[in-house]
Amino acid sequence: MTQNVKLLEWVNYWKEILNPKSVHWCDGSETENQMILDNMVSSGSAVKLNEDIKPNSYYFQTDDSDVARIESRTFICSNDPKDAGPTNNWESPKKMKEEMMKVYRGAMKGRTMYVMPFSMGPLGSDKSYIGVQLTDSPYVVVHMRIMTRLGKAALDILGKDGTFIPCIHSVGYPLEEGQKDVKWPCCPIEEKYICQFPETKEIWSFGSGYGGNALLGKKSFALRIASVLGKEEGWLAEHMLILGITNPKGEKKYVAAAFPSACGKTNLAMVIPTIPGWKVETVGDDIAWMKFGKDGRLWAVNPENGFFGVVPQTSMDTNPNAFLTIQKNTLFTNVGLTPNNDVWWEGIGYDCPEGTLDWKNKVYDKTSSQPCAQSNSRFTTPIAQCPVVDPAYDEPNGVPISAILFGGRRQTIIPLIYEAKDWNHGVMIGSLIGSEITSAAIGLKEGDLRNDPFAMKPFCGYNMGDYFQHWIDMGKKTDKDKLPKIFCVNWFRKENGKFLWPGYGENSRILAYVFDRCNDEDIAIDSPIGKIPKPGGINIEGLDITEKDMEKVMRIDKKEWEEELSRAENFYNIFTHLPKELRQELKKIKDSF
Ligand code: GTP
Ligand code: SPV
Ligand code: MN
Repeated sequence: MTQNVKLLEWVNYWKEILNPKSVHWCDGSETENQMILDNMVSSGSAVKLNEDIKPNSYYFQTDDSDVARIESRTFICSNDPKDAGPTNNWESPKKMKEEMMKVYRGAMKGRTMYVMPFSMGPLGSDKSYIGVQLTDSPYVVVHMRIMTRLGKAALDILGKDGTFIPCIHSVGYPLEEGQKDVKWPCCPIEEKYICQFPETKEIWSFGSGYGGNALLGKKSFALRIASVLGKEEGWLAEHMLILGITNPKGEKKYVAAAFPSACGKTNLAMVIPTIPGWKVETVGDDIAWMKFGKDGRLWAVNPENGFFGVVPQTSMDTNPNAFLTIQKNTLFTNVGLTPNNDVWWEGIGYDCPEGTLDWKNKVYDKTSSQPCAQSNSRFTTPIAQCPVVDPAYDEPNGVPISAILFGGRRQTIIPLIYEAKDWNHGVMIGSLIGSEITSAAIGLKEGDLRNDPFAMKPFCGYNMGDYFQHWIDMGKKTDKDKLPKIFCVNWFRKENGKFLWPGYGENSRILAYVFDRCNDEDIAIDSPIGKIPKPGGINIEGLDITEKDMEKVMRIDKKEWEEELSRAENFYNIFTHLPKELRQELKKIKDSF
């Protein structure tokens, strides 16, 4: 166990309130993991998959109300509502704590309370932070074990008087004496809470067992709380993948990319280049923590230790490296279950076997308009298993970032790629990312365009206007030529309902262009919105796409951009304080058309 008095006192305090039948300190060992999984299988809340097909892998089905993040029940609880800003739900910390104390009291009755010490970031890195999560969900324990560095090593780092981010989680389903448990205990949507307290750096979550609502190291800690730490300490916590890319000459660079939820980070992070001689390796697929190094460059670590990835459409065609990663030691949630205890989903690359159960545990009717796998069904798998994991993925210093990409899911207007003229222009581009809503969150209208600045709309732990200022300020901390170059990309432009760009592996062509631009190759020309590739600047050799199609996917239409810029203006108008640089940058673009 631990000698850390603060931790012991905190655990005891919450034990009194939550009233579990027992307390289990997680050591993170394989024995412990197996014991928890075995218990879940015997209680019927997990299915062990066919050992010959998916060794050491398990299958879970959630409740209907618990299939994704719930933004309407996610709160930033700062003393002053201004500190949550216009893009977050605010609640007073005092009021929220009073309200939640009522639901926490006795919430773990009849259950085990697990104490999970974990490190976000490589063990012992000066970029890493320790958290401790309490939970009554064994599902959460086995997931946190993959997604974070969980257990004894984290406790050792904490030592006698180290500090930690306290994370409290309960599914909110106490069991009375003799009461039988359900397969997926949780609360109805309006009784769920995902609360961040930025001033005291605490996380309180209640009523949900799924994904970002319950694996508190991920969005709550590594983004919402970490973004506040980053603001205070001068670094960046971002919703970004990190990849390494090597050109045919053997030169390597690292790229970070922010796309909103379910907009292609996992896919790009482990892309297999279709152009000969190039190689991509994966550092992370969802979150990047970035600090300036002594050399004045921006260095990034992936705080996570696994992938919690979107399942549908993952196949040997679209994302072979993800597909290979999830063949063993993987947890699957809300996909289909075949009669021989394998998993199936839409876009896996072969027909649904007869007798497959859908995510609601009903025999799947192939003629149904409903999918077999829930659209936000996920896999949870160790990063170390990825065939192209970067040798530096666990490197305490992280990797130096040469370029940052921003992107969203946009059917119209936004071209395949353009480049910011400088840092502040890049910050403006990030701040104006819009994206069509996906199924990664409950209760939003899928397909509607919304502002998702820096892909951080659901994840910024403070006022988004202050966050923009923080990005502007970061650009002043080093020499201009040491800052990453910034690009905007869009894989999702459509014509007559069809994607104009093939995407997936072919996105490597865009990465190669970015790489060459980082070496200042003369392959770009100016446009009103930024630098765009010269004709022939992007290698389209061997691709079934004509120069004419390229023109379409790169088109910058004045009328459409008037619309886009007025959308931008409207968005900026919701802020009471916005860095003046952003309006200046926006005006420059307006004037250049
Ligand atoms: P989160 O884990 O929610 O943060 O999502 P993510 O950004 O990692 O998205 P992911 O890579 O899982 O992709 C989400 C969906 O977009 C999947 O269904 C992919 O098949 C699809 N997708 C990814 N890349 C492309 C692309 O280049 N083109 C097209 N058309 N679809 C893509
Ligand atoms: C996202 O929604 O951006 C995710 C999935 O990465 S979750 O962990 O549920 O937030
Ligand atoms: Mn994400």
